[in-house]
Amino acid sequence: MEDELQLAMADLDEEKTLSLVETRINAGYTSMEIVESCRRGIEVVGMKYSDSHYYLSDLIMSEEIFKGVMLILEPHIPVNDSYNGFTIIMGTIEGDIHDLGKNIIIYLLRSSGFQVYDLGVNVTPERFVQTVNETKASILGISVLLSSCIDSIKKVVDLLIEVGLRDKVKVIVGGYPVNREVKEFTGADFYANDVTKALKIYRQIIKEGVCSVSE
Ligand code: B12
Repeated sequence: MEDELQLAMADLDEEKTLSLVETRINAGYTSMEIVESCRRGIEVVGMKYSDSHYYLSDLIMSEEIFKGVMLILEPHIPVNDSYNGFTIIMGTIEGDIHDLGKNIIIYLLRSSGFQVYDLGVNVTPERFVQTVNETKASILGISVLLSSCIDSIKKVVDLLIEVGLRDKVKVIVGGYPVNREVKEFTGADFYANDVTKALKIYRQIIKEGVCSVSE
């Protein structure tokens, strides 16, 4: 089915995108549905950039539009102050500065009662592991958009094994290039490349407890 919001985002039509987001909120669409349409649209922006139909300035424009979408959506994402007992570390891997997807997930996790430590972008494997050690977090979420940075995620997992922390934490990798092969190559427990899949994993973890979840 043709999705007008996805198309507006792909065309980098800021005015139309933002107005469609407002319309959809009023029509009762969930934040997740709206984010997903925008994510699919921005994916097309990426493809057009790969094909040289769009330039770096267009990628920057897509970032601006997406941030505008989030500004409209944020007040509609419920705040939840009751801690559900799970602490999560989130960050974008070393070499990579993409953070729109990571930030959305953090928003939704906080609104589901998770305590989230956001390490930001360009996070070294050492820093991820040091933070797992210091916070005793049970879940580590690593975002990656550049395929050249996937190797560094494997380094995080290898380092967790080296210092004896691997069985204390579930590792979830997320981002556009992530798939089953990436999960297996890096040694992560789960992967998610859209918001629905990401939240399903976290909800399953809450329901079943960290140690008994399967992908
Ligand atoms: C916007 C954008 C930018 C912005 C980033 C702004 C920002 N603050 O993040 C800017 C302009 C800065 C940028 C820069 C670059 N970019 Co860029 N960028 C994109 C673009 C168009 C969209 C990314 C995005 O935000 N998507 C929207 C979010 C919502 O989706 P998402 O990140 O996938 O996140 C969702 C899920 O994956 C998941 N998720 C994400 N993280 C996590 C983590 C966990 C734990 C979980 C559970 C889930 C999860 O949940 C999210 C919600 O649905 C992509 C195209 C694409 N297909 O992704 C290219 C893309 C990622 N960029 C690319 C490139 C090449 C670059 C540059 C190298 C360009 C250059 N010449 O300088 C630089 C790299 C800079 C660097 N060192 O990181 C390539 C990467 C190619 C590759 N194979 O590696 C892409 C794929 C474009 C393309 N097709 O060529 N980029």
